[in-house]
Amino acid sequence: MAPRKIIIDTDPGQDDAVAILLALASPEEIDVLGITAVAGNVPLELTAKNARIVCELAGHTHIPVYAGCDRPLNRPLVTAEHVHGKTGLDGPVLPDPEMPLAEGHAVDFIIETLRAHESGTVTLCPLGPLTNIATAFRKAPDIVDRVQEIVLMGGAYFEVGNITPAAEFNIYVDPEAADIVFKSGAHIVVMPLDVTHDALVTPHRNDAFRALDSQVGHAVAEMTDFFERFDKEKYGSEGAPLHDPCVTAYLIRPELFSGRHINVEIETQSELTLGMTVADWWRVTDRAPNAMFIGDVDAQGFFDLLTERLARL
Ligand SMILES: [Ca+2]
Repeated sequence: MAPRKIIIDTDPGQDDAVAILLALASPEEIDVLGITAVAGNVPLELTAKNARIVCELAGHTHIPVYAGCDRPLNRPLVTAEHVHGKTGLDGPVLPDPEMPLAEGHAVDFIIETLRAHESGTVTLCPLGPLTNIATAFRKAPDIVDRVQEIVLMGGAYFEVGNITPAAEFNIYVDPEAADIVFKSGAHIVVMPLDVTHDALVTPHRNDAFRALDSQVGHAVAEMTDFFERFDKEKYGSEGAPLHDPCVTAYLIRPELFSGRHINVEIETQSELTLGMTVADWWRVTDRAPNAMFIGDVDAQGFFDLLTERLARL
């Protein structure tokens, strides 16, 4: 089978970095057409820089990296330096990128790419707030039907929230954008906190990254060491969840994941529950299903895949 063509829309972020590395290490299954940066974990200037740092770390300097929207559709930007550090990629010491940003706006790249490829052959992989994707859908509604699938990290149902008691960070930062995407009619697969909180980097798993004894292995171990401090304190868990790599792992080994095709709506009004993903997991409404909401992952299978693929870089 030909590799799946994807655009990674991202706000690196250490876990974004690992998701990108996994994709770049898996050319049999994944063809990365480009990377689009969005403001999220840290401001756009840093996410656009970090995306290039990650491409250079992987030795894939030919991947075009575009800068996108620098703020949510209707709101001021909320960032997460408290988790990811001041740079967004705190942990390893990595050189500033030499590769330039690609010319043009990320939103136009998304639109032009979907129009240029045969309909139904390009998958969007959002790993941050959905601002770029929603802006592209608003600007060019014709592209929605051309999307093969949107596989995104965001939201939560059983795990509820990580930035507020009710909301997951990516959806909370730009709930209006998320609302546009979830109502778009595109095929959506969601990796919520319910599944990513099972993808924990235990000390044993992080040792496996370090034992690769490569630049990538050490960098990933050091990134994980960094944000693990925050998560261990917050959740009392034995390691940090690797949220975003669930998206790229799904493209390679979908059988590691299971979920339900259900209705998911985004709360955009309430001050108390803004950005909540109201997921009809128990199918108690007759609202039409609009997303495959993942609930389970074979965590060891996921980490085995990740370690095996990172070893290639
Ligand atoms: Ca992210």
